[in-house]
Amino acid sequence: MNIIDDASTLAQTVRQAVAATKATDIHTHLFPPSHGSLLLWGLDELLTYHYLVAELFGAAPSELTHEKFWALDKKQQAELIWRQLFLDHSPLSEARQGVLTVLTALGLDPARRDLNAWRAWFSRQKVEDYLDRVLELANIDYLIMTNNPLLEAEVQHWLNNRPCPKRLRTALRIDSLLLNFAGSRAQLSRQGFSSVDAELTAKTLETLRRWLAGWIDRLHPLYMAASLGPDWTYPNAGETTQLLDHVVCPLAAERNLPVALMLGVRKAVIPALGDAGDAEGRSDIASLMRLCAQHPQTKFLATVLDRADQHELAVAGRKLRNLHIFGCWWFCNTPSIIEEVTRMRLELLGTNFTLQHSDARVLDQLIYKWLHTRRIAADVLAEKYLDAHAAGWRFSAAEIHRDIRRLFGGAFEEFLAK
Ligand code: FIX
Ligand code: ZN
Repeated sequence: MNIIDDASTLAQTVRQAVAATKATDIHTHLFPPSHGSLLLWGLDELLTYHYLVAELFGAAPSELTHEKFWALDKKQQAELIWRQLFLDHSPLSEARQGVLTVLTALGLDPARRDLNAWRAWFSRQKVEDYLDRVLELANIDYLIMTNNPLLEAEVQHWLNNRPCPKRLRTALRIDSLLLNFAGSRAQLSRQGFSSVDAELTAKTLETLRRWLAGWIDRLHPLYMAASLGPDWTYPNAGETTQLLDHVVCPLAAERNLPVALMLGVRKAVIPALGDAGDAEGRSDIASLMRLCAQHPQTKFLATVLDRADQHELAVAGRKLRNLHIFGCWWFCNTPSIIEEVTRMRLELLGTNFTLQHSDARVLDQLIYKWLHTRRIAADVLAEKYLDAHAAGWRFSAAEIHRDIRRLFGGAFEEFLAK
């Protein structure tokens, strides 16, 4: 075992390991190329990402109403965002810098400021090959999608057995069931489950377990997931508690599938903004801990949207062996918060957490979301390894690579296999 004796070699080895280690992207909104327009990619999709749509209305003159923006076609929307957020206001936000990182990584010089030249380049890419190229540039071994079994636009592709590359794995997204059971009954009926009463009777709960088990058998998901709002508490007298207790958690335990809970999203606070209209709030981590304790045979993954909840979540991750903490989600996926949260999690959890997920909605974003994360993680990790070195510990390169892989997906895979 070649032990590293000096601090500068140690820091260099850490940085090389962070750059070289394949990451598993455990939460994205990407789709197989065979699912057609569901898979977003290319310049105009990058520029009309909902993070940038939100920023647009903070920069554009008030004459630009939401209605006027949505009346534009995708190309016109992209050009407006380019003008407002890159030319008239400098690209200093994370989402804007992400576009620049992607262009540079693809060999398209952002300083040229030439949308049409870049569009021409993208038009020459074949999506199946481009997918592989993006995964290589982002240094990802595989990614996990978000697959909603109650969304007709998605369901049709799975029912028609459209091909899916092995590097795209599934996750069953069940927000609609947990939060809008009544509104889910029509789609359940269309899938042949018409005997679902409006009430969550024992018969209905059994039917819902059968329906969900059918989707597990069809999609072979790595986990089931739901995003819940700041108002979520557990337990309570509502349907979400009943569905967690009598459908989701028992089935998850039976199939050894984790339940991923993404806490703190305040949905559609500005409906006119579409996907950009969500905000965030504090979550009740005590409810998460009660759920984990109530279902000790079920494994839970969790991430939170509010920066202020991150410490309490990390402490919860120290207490519960069936809880695994992951990612710097959405409004926490910014360099300053990734740095703060990763440092805190290393200090509280060691390597027992998953450092990041991209949440990419546009394929090309994988490049910047992972490049930016690796840049920040390398600094924080080098600091922590140097602290241990200064305290007298000595590392081998193999141990460092082992640790980094754990943080980039290895700990997640160990948790799945538990
Ligand atoms: O609930 C989620 O999976 C969120 O990540 C999305 O709804 C959100 O729009 C997003 O893509 C954030 O990055
Ligand atoms: Zn997401």
